[in-house]
Amino acid sequence: MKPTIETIDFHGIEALRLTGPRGAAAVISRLGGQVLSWTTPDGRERLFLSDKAVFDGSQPIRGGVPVCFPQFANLGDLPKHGFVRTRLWDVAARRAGDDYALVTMETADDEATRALWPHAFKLELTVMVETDRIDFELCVANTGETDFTFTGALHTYLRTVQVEDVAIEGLYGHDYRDAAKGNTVQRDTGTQLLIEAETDRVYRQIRRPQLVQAGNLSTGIQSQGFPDVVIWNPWVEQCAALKDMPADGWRHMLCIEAAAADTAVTVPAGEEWYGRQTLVAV
Ligand code: TA6
Repeated sequence: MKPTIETIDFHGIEALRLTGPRGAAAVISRLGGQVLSWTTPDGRERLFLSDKAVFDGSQPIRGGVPVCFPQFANLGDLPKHGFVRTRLWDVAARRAGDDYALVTMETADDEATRALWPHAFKLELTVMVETDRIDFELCVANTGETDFTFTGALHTYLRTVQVEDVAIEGLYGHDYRDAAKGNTVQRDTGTQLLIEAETDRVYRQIRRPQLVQAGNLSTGIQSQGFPDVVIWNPWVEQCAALKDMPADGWRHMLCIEAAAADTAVTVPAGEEWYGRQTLVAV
């Protein structure tokens, strides 16, 4: 079957379903320009989407791949993780070839964004589905006449059968800021990171891909352009405090985020910046 792209209704919101080669598929919502599902040809869902996610735009959708911009987390005075997660993005391009399906979503500044952040910008998120991989490319264009600086992320929620069984490789030797432990900075000295408690770490200046060993949901992850990789799992108590998460949601998710968190990005007037994250089912 040839790859296709169709407009669908997903929990009451307009979305696109990309069907790639051999039945690989993804769903991207206009709300937040957010990928909400990625299934590989083996029929397995690879992304976590909370059963209690809210789709009415009153808050960001919990799961998938939220786009955080122009602020990561609470690293500034803007709403947490910026303001594009609850915006309605437009479809800028859709294309299917023999071995891929691709969609570009876009959003730009308007009066509401300028009231919060006084800059002219255009964001484009391009999502490409191939047989066993999905690529997310974020283009940040400075369409104004003064330079701006942002932080942000592709806040990817991987689905796990049991997060306690997951081992993450590729972080050895990198410094991380531990947001779950008073923002202390430490160096990772283990060959594998296991998730055994609340984990909220900003790994800085990442130079290697990560391998998430998770049985038949194992994933290779490569980012480009984004300097940092964030690893987040809320564990039991923090999860219970999130109204849009089921009680056992922490067990079935692991965020591995391509981020510009501890190093902000400056985009000169009239220029563009690109950041990418690629997930490969292994
Ligand atoms: O990226 C990790 C993080 O900043 C965590 O501290 C955690 O709070 C998470 O993002 C989720 O944020 P959200 O605004 O979606 O609840």
